[in-house]
Amino acid sequence: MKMIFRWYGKNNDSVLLNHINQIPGTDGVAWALHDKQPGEVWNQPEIQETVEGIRSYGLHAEVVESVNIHEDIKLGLPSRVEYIEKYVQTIRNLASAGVKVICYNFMPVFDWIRTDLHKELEDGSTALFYENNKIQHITPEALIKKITKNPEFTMPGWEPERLDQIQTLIDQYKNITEEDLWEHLRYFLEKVIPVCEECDIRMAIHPDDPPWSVFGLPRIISSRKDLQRLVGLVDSEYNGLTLCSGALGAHPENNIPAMIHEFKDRIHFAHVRNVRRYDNGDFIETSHRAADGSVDIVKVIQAYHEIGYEGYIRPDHGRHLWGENCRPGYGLYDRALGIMYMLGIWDTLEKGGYKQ
Ligand code: CS2
Ligand code: MN
Repeated sequence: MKMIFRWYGKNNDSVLLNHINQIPGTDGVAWALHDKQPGEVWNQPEIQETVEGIRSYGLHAEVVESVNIHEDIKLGLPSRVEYIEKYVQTIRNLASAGVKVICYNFMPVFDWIRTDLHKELEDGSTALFYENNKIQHITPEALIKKITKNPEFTMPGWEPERLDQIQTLIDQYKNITEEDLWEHLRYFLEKVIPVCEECDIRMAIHPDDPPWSVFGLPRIISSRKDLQRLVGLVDSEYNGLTLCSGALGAHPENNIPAMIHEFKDRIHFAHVRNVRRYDNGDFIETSHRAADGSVDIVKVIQAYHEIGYEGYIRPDHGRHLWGENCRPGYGLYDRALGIMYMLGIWDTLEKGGYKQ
């Protein structure tokens, strides 16, 4: 496996490249041009500038997370043709800078959602928390108000400049069924995967987080059955997955080690993190350690070892530790600890396991 770390760029991250290259066994970053809006072409000079900046620290820039998909593509509007052309141009530009994997998602309107970004755990650290009951009862309008009052409550898709469009976007999905969304995803992949084959760049879809519908919006990448359907949409290894143990792990029926075995040829990017699930549907993000959450991370890493995983892997969200001031979920310390945990398991397995 090739260990990497997510980095939000020099203007958007409290974590520095020089911090990342001090984490043992970590050779690259998952990066993006975070100032780009979905639908905008990423041009070669700006890509090159960022890639060179990353490389100057001895790190590689082979994974992009994410090139976000314009809402018109997900909605299947006629303008999708133009937006797909732009996406294809971005793929070509990234390929010429040596990028190998593009992570993306197909969640309508917004990405992951939580009710508390700094919920205190017993030890005083804080973490991202999802309270099922609150989400069931809050309207997007009320959430927008909450975010407007507390601008530090930042979640992807709910950025201040986008808040006034959210309700309209949600309304646009009123008549879009899950089947429609599947068709729109197929249409997109049929256009994009042949280009990926030509440029040798792998697409890796990120599952829905949480893996169920929120605010009545369709979500289609949530379960084993969904992953089976996804890989069948376009039968090419370039049509692959970002297997996120945290996003999928919020649902008790998702067996992550079994998925790793089943989809081993299509996993191009592994996200590893733990969540503690509660019976009422709530969940909180915990340390990576198996004993701290509901997902057995030892078994997850063991499954990757069993399939001889050679793809990219990164720790996913972490807790906020030791007074760290960082992007919610993306501090340095807990994710670095996660890497050491994963590498500890991996190295032990490499040496033939722990002999009693
Ligand atoms: C998230 C996502 O779980 C995660 O990795 O932080 O925002 C993820 O980057 C996107 O869904 C990928 O498109
Ligand atoms: Mn993830």
